[in-house]
Amino acid sequence: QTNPAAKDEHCDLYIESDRTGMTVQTLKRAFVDNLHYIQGKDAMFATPYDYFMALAYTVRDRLLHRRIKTAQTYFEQDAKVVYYLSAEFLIGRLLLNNLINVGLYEQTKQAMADFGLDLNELMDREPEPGLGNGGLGRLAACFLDSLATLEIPAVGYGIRYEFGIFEQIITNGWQHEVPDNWLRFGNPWEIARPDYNVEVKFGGHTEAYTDAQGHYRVRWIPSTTVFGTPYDTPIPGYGKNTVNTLRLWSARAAQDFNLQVFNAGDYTQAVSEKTFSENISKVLYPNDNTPQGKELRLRQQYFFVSCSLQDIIRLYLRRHTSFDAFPDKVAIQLNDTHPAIGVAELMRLLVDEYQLGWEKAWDITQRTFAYTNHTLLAEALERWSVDLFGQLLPRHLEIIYEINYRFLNEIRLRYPGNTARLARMSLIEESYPKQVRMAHLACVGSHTVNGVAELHTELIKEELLRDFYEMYPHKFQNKTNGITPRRWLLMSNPPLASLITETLKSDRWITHLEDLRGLEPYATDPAFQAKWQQVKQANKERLAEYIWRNNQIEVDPYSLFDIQVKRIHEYKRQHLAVLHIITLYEQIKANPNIDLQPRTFIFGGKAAPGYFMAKMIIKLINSVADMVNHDSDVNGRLKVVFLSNYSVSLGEMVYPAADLSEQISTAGKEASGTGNMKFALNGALTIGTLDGANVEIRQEVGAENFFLFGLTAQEVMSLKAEGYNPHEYYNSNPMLKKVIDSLISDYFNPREPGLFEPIVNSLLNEDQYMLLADYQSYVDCQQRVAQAFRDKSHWTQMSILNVARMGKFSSDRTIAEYCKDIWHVEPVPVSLDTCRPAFR
Ligand code: GPQ
Repeated sequence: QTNPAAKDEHCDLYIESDRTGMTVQTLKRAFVDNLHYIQGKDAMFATPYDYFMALAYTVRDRLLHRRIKTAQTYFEQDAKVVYYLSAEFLIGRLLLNNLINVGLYEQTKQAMADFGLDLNELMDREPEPGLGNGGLGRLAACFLDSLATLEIPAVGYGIRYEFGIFEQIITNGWQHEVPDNWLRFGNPWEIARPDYNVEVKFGGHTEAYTDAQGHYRVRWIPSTTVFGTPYDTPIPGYGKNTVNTLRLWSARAAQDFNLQVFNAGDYTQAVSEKTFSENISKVLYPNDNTPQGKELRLRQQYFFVSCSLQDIIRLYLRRHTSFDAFPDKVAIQLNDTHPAIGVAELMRLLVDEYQLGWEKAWDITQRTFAYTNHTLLAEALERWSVDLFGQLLPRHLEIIYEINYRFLNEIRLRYPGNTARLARMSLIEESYPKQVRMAHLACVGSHTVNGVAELHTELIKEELLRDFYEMYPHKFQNKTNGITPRRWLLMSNPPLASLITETLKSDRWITHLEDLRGLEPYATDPAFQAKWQQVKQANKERLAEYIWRNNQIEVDPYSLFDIQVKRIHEYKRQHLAVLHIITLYEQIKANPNIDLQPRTFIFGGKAAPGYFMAKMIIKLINSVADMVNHDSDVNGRLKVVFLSNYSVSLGEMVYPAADLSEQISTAGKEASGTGNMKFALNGALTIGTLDGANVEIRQEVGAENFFLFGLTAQEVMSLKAEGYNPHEYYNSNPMLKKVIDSLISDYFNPREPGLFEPIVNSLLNEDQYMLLADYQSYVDCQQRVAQAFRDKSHWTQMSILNVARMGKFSSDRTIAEYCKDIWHVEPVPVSLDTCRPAFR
């Protein structure tokens, strides 16, 4: 507003100077304006939701001003752009995030207060966009925040699901799923861009023909087409002018009605065809670490990938007349194999639509894509039946066969006569039915393949994709995950953030998380420890109130808050924590006067609706909770709480309140974990196995500040190879036997005999995830935790040192590494003072 150029009415800043001011005064004016002319309400009729919307629009205007400047800058500089393709973006609520990142928080709080409104209450009205399942989707969201904060040109591409992850309600201890109609009241952050609609084809067949130059070509005659409409959400960087875009595609029928059917008089048939194509973006598949081989899921994947690639090419061709520079201007990251069909789609677009030769197109494709693997669970690798694939995407199947033909020839040259290797590496699994292996497609079509923690990357190289590593060692890299310190400390734990800033006499840590090291000298300072404890205590009290309101369970805020929040999965072993709870309970029952550290065990997480065992684990937690919470022998020393509907917003309250973070997956099964980082950054100590990023967290914070237990990944593999027998552990460990027997005897479920038989059978007969092998080590370790918690000062010292040494786990560090080692992109700073013509 002070820019002299803004006085020139032909300069775009002229508009802005009157529109998007950052002072309390201008915010108030804009807020009332939006309340009147967008919501159509005044104070007489406005609801809290109207106030939320009016405020969101006020913030959005300020973001859009920066978004336009950002887009102008990228275009003018013909900057290389990162395109992050992900079927999931778990972005969380945006109001507070946007206020903080764009530097509007204090003024806005004041402006609202001047109107007698409480900003916190307005923030609570925002529905959470649950467009993801868990860690993979949340990682994508942390990456968007870091990309914008590092001033990297980037677009997130995904699906605008009309229904996000289901809402979880617990009745009688069981999970029930309720649809999440998050767009019901509208979404103030997004902007529809029907002018950038793209067409996506499905089904039909292909035809060969000879073009005017006499070249052999193929055309695809689809049986149906749909449109994708992009919806843009602005993504501001923290303390920067950069505002990037999250572009989510919504499916629209190509025609509202099929005219032929309509004219034949079948009106409802005509309408239902429209509904059918629009179903593509209707609902998020609620599976985590287990693909569901459903046709609609493949449609979703191809839909958003085709829309995105067409959009990327459109943008590229605004500045280029050939594809020669494509890999120098475009970096596409595949977030797991969900978008891996992109490899075949880019080939199709280049070869069929833009008439490039195969070799040229393949070179461009390989230099453009990179692939991130997020799981070591073999059963979680995506495979599509060749039949289904060929029916839905006949041209892509041909292209994949051609890629495979050339790839297998390459293998034959390198490893003559090795047919076993050919079969192992082929893009097609010769099973019944035959399957397309999406991880192999992603691997072959990318210049780089990365794992998400050091151990995970080693296991990819040595186990999961060993053959590929042997052939292309240069492709493999590690990029240890990170989390954004803006959402996971600054926003979610304001008292701790303030204490840190005050102590370091600087808030530079918000973008340079390694600065937290400056806390180390205070770790043993009694005055600082007291402040640290006060912050934790206040956060625990806030969570205790929430638990009282939502679960009607009274918990002691001075007890040890022992928390496990994450998707429910057998490999994550929530039921191992239950075995420990039952162990303590048995100890109390055997000796009610036992001196025992009071604990509150808190669980939260959703089970995939079709995952029977995961749902049983939820029921088990709640059954044990019912018994333990009401047993007079326990006398309140143990409480067990299952928080329903775990989400980003709930996480924001839970992490700051934890004393102990449970990261107890079977070693070698959790690719990285990111909840482990959120807990530690908020001062919880970790009890964990040497799995995923736990290994590196322990390395950073020091072994003496981490509670380690359990088999290593190597030990898990050798024990499996030797022939693991869970019965041996059951028979030789009296306490373990007692605990399992309490389940067999229906102690926790007297009115539903036999209920937990499936859990017991799975543990005693197979125990795929080796709970029994790790049981004693875990219980012993928990004993050390209880001991340590009694020494308040030493515990606090460990807590401070954990936070001080978490710098590595900022997603800013992760993204800086992707930029340097994979994408080869540089920051492009954005100025708000550059005047450009306001009108053409
Ligand atoms: N992850 Cl394959 C998911 O959240 N969903 C998935 O479908 C797959 C992986 C997680 C993984 O389990 C965690 O260990 C990682 O920390 C996270 O991805 C991000 O990399």
